[in-house]
Amino acid sequence: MTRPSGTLVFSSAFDAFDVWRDALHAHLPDLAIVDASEVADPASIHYALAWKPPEGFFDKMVNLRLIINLGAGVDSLVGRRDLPAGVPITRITDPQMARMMAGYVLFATLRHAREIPFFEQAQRRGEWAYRHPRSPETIRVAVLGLGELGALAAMELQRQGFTVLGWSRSPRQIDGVQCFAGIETLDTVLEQADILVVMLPLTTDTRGLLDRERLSRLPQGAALINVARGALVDQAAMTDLLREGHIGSATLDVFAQEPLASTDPLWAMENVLITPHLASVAIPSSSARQIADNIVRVSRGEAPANQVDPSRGY
Ligand code: OXD
Repeated sequence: MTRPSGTLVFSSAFDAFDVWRDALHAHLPDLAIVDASEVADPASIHYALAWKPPEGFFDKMVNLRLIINLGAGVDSLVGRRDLPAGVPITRITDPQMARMMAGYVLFATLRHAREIPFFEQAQRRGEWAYRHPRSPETIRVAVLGLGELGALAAMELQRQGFTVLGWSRSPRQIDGVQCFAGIETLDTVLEQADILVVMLPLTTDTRGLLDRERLSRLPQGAALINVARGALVDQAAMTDLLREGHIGSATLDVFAQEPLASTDPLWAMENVLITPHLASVAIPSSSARQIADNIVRVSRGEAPANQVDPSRGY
């Protein structure tokens, strides 16, 4: 195998540089791997592994050959003004990342399906508040977005016995999941969703997709789980509907503005569970190989795998 040399720069405020450097070095021993804070000359950089790098990060990286998005969603990358023209962008598609996401979705779905918030509140009151559990097949869970992450989550939910509906832009087939495609079918899916799981990419087509009107189509008391992007949902409308109880409860990992402002009413709502955008993360031990393979390809003049189409937004 070719052993690419050159320099890779790492930039992420959320991931540990040392762990990524060591994982990548195991596959790319001749590559210099530096943290963004150590870069004196941007022209010396050939590869960038980055998650939400600061504005202007790519300026002057005139020898850049590949940008690797350190995550699944590329929305924060594709719209940047400092992206060097013609440099391919790839994203990580890691089965372990998908598994971690499916685990979070399963946890959140079971939490709503088994009415755990109700029991937590009863416990605080010191009350033995029996509610008979519902059998999972009587609960319809709709997953919006059937990419790698959404499809695995839908399969896990189906394995747990839920009645699973899936919705995507283009037709998909998943065993045991009732799949719908196209915007004209979205309302039908929403109207049936006892639990709605949002797993769509954020693109110009999907921004604000779940507006007040669409959210109001959910059955009274439905639960909402958003593990994708906050901007897919009209947050003010969602907050109102949660307050009124039309949306019965929500598990929210993502928000239109992150971190969520400390004054945001969502923090204080009894029917909302907030986690700070960590439903799934890129895992160095399992992702390093595909990153290395792509660097090898690019160093040989070949196209990388998992390339992102900036015009499509994913
Ligand atoms: C991702 C994320 O897109 O963490 O990977 O949100």
